[in-house]
Amino acid sequence: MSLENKKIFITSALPYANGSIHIGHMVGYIQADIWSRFLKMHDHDVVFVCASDAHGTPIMLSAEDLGVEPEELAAEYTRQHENDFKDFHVSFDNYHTTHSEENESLVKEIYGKLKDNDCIRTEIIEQAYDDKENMFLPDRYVRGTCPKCNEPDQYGDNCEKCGATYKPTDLIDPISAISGKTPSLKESEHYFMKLTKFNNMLKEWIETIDIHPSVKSKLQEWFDVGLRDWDISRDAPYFGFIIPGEEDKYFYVWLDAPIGYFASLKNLSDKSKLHFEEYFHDDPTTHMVHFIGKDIIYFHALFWPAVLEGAGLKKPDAIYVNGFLTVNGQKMSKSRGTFIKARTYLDHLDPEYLRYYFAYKSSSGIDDFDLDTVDFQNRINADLIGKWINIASRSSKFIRDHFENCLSEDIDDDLLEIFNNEAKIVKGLYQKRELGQSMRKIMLLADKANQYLDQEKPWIMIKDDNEKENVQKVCTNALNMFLKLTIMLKPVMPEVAKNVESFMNLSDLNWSNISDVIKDHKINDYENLLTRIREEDIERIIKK
Ligand code: B3M
Ligand code: ZN
Repeated sequence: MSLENKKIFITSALPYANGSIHIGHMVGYIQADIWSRFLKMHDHDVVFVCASDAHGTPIMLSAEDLGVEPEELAAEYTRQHENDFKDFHVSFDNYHTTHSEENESLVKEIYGKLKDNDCIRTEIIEQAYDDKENMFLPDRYVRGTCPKCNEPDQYGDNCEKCGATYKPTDLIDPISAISGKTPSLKESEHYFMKLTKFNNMLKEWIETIDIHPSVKSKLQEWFDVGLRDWDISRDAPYFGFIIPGEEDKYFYVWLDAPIGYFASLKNLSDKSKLHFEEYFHDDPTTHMVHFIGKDIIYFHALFWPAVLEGAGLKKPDAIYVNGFLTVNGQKMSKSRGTFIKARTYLDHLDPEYLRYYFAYKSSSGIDDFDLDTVDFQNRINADLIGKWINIASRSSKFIRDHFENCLSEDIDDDLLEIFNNEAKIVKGLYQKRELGQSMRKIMLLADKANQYLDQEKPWIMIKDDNEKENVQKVCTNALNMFLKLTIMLKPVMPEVAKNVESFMNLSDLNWSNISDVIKDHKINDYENLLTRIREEDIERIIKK
């Protein structure tokens, strides 16, 4: 799929404005950010947005517990998340919220079209009801004994012990997780999106988009089971948008959440030159990409394109799915010390270490991967400091001490040409989001640069006056290699790359600058670009 001349619209999944984000969440955001920075370095027309997902029952209940309005709580977390992303150098062009005017009006517009196009029906359904709290209970808020294996204290939708799925009403001795009382059953009218109508369209559409084969086979399993119409309404009390014409029925959070992608774009277009309509309507010059976690495939690859098709709008061109993160082989858990908030990490370590490690561990597939803290420390110290940064620290001091920080006129073109050619392979890997492979390739090139210095031995040559000029040439070659590697790493390590630019007296390097040769050029004194991770830093995070 060529992205040439396309207007690329990239989204990351919208975090619930209901709690802090942890480093597991960061995997998908960092992958999306690296890819979007990579495209921007090629002067592609890219817009990368996110927003907070503000609606739903959990947020309403947390706000109630805290004695604040849900709007306030959502706004507070929206700010917190925005800061976490900024400090991890995740460079969204816009960050908005689903609880916004833009979203409300887009939701109404889309819902109106769905109704006009006969995509909505109503049905009276029976649901668990908490008579004490006067509210219907979402499946997750009913707990009881699994009807299959008799494991006590299971959620109303599936059993964590045996994996059975069922209705909350099937649980043995069900109780409301909110009041602790036995729920009753109550009828209410709900709105359904006629998903079944879109079965064939979805099957065909999936063949036309960029989506990993393992995600496709997951979708195939769902097609085999058969799609069912989707309940898009919730009864009051709820925090969300009221359904037009109703007084106490709301749109389910998952209807308005993905529309929030467009709301964020709309919000941006109101303050920039961007033309919202081009992205919103089915315009072949735009390319819409969603980065999501593997737990929300159903919403993005089935519900969402059906809604868009039903409303006559543009469907996604690519869906990129990431797996989950484990820490030291364990699921993230507070009691095991493996639950690491984004902010806790930031308080102790450089975000670019984690960006590199996640890139190193990433592929285009959906496999989970592990943050092994010992491996993390070794990998960062060996690759980033021992290989990459080392090239600059080894060669710059000769240039400073003996050549007044001036690079030579004479360079070895053939040697540098090898790096230019390898950069094309690295580019291809980035394009395919094979970030791990691309990091490995870059580190092999860093090895080459270090071997070159080992062979030439400028520290010996400098003792011989006849070889002095050669030292300048060797170190200039090495710094050119270092610069090429830095540009290749820039999507992953944007801040260090910026510092390298000032060290080398250059600015705003793009991918095309990889083939530039920097000679007869004055650089600045080398200052330490990155320090090694110490064991204490990691211990402090785990302790916290
Ligand atoms: N708010 C978070 C999640 O389930 C959810 C994503 C919405 S994306 C439109 O990961
Ligand atoms: Zn069970």
